[in-house]
Amino acid sequence: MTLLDLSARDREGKAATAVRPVWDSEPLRYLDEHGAPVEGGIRPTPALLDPGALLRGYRALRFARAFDTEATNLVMQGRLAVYPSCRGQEACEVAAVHALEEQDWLLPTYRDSAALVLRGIPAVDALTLLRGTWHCGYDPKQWRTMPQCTPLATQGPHAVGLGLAAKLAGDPAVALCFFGDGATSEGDFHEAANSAAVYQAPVVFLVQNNQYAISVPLHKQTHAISLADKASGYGMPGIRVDGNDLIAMNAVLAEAVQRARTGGGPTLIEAVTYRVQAHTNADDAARYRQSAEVEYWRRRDPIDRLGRYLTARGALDAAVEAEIDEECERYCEQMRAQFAEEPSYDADEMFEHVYDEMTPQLKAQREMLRAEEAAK
Ligand SMILES: Cc1ncc(C[n+]2csc(CCOP(=O)(O)OP(=O)(O)O)c2C)c(N)n1
Ligand SMILES: [Mg+2]
Repeated sequence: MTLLDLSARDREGKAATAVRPVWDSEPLRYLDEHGAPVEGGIRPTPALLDPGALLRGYRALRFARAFDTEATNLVMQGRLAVYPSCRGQEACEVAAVHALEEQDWLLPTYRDSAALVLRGIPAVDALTLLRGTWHCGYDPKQWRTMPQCTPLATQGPHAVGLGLAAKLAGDPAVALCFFGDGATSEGDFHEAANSAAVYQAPVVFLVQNNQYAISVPLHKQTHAISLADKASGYGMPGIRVDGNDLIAMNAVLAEAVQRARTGGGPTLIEAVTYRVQAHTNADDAARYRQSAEVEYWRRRDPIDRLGRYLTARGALDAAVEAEIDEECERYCEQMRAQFAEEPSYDADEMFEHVYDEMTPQLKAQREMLRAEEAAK
């Protein structure tokens, strides 16, 4: 039985109202909130349950959390201009990167900096955009990772283009595209989903439903119960999965990537998760949500859940935790040292690559900036 069969069975058991079908079932998962396998949960392949592989996944989660915490600190120290935290969403970041091979494309949003460092991009290069020193600090072709996208959903059509180009060239690459829940209201999301299905492009759409688009909760974003349900309108599989369960995320992504790679076309995955921090450091989340809600989700923390599971299986103990602590601390120390150095950049360059010929407005803005710099 594949994951899809399970998802379909789940739907059949649900009642419908007169207004709309209600699919209020729990997302697919392997672990319950305490880190124990759930009854009737998904059944990953033995390879996905290998303790060694899961411990590597756990290390990656801990690393992503440490990176995210350090980046948040760097904003407070004025070393980064802005930072959208992925705290609580690390299982999505780790599973996405682990599902890909070197030749595959990753299309991240501003919230997915952890995925960039998990792919191997040095932190100082991954955070260039958010430091505000340049548009992108790494070579997208070298890392097969597009620049982080701030305009919502515009990376969707790019993912389809990359996937389709690979398919036409006979290259077995897959494109994995991140979206937020709010981005599913954008035209680009729908155009990407439709064209990916029509052309059977090797694309995986991974929506991190973290319940909010800044201050807009999901129920004000969409009247649909499930974002994964949208997939059927385009003729592709849609899967709703617990985004705080690394084992379930790995299983669902492995299947979607395999389908894309072997000519089976795109998949839409809705990972149900939660943005534990504010939208960015410029946002005050206490103005639009209750602390009890945050607490509810903290109790479903992806790291704690996998940690408890691995501890119960004898694969994790205090000595391994201490080793991971030390590795993370060494990485963060390096980050602090790199960001303590003043970045060197030529602000003039920012105006140079927008148009072939600079517009009069851009020229005026450049002069304004030069005058401000000279007056310092
Ligand atoms: C096309 C576009 N419209 C509006 C914005 C402003 N904006 C930035 S982030 C954001 C919320 C996005 O929420 P979601 O897609 O759920 O992603 P999350 O931030 O929760 O990861 C909005 C509206 C934007 N960046 N791009
Ligand atoms: Mg969101």
